[in-house]
Amino acid sequence: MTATHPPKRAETEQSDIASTRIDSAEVLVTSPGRNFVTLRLRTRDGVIGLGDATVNGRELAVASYLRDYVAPLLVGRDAHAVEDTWQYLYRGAYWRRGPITMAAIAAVDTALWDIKAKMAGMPLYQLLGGRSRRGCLAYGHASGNDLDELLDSVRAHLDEGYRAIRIQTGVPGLESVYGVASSSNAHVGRHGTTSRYDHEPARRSSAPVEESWDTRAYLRHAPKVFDAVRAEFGPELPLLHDAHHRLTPIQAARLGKELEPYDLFWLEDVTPAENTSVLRRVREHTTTPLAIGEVFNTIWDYRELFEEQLIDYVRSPVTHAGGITALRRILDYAAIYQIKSGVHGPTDVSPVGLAAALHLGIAIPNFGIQEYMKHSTETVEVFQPTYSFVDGLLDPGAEPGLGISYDDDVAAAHPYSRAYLPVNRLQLDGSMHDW
Ligand code: GCO
Ligand code: MG
Repeated sequence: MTATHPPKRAETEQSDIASTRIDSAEVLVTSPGRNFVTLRLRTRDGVIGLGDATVNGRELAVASYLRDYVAPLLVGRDAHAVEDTWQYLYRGAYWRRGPITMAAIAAVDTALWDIKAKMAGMPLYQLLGGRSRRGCLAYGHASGNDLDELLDSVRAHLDEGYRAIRIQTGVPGLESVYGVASSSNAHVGRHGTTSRYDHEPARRSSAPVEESWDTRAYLRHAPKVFDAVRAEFGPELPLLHDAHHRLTPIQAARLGKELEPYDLFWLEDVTPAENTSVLRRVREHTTTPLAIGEVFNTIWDYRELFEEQLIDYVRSPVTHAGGITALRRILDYAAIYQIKSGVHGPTDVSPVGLAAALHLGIAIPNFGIQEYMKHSTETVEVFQPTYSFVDGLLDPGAEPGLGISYDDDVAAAHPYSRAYLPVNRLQLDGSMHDW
């Protein structure tokens, strides 16, 4: 009997494959104000796909993972085999999950979707089911060291067209708080203050900046801040807040309860990401909507949160959750429980990652809101995004693929330079604390 040899890969349309094979896989590292890692795939026919693999503060680890282990596997593969390539990289590595692995897989997956959409001659969202809404509601970041600065910052955002605003403030007694723009970073606009807290350049120093923290002072202050913001801007404006993993379950429950009169759109990351079952305790005590997931990597991280309906919004970005394929799967799963998207969109998610989120967001049935912090001029010059922000809504644009093109010359003028996120210590005694 003649032995049969099954095909090595799930390639069915053999005749088309030659031209759609991946010819090169390049890992691009640039620092136009902050560091970005981008994967660029090119097919034999010269179609280019881009994917974001930026892990803030640990960028070169993903660059190495991609360059040393993944890129050699991609050359020669069929660029159309998006799902098979995802499974090949995920299952094939044996080692599962984790931010570096999943950012690397995300970059490959995003680049393959970009290629497929360019080959189809369509903006990517058309391949994801087409347009479901006029635009993606965005939220901006208002912040201030004190109340006056904060209220000015909210006004500046309203002037820019934002229809939903995240509120972060300094806490009396603490020198600086992550998420609040320091005065030196403030750009003076019509209303006096800044619109971003992690103003570029990213913090470059030989070691992370050390911030200090006092939970009791924060918990006393936060309700007063929302009281003042509602008094000034009325009940309509959607307001969001990020507790940045700093609370215990019972502290989080108290905060959620005390913020109920101010009708938040969401309260984000109240507790650390690892032990999601503690959100049961929070949920028992408050109806303030909860969002979590910017540091999650896979669908498995969400399982109990979805099935027990412990959250209302999914914070994973395309970049850190394994790409468009994986985030789509997470959001379909979330939809069963009426849980919506609230995709992470800080400036350390590159324009490639943001564009991917917008194509997904415009198409899915359970879009909630999209975080938006404008990238710096230098970043925009490197990535040349074609998405737009008009009247508070983001739109992915009509270019085939993701609508991003990478300018090598501009990128080369901004070489990588190590930068760290800050760390957080208790003001009381200097213990390391979650942040
Ligand atoms: C947010 C986030 C960011 C992250 C940062 C880490 O809600 O936008 O919490 O500020 O801390 O993106 O890289
Ligand atoms: Mg956050």
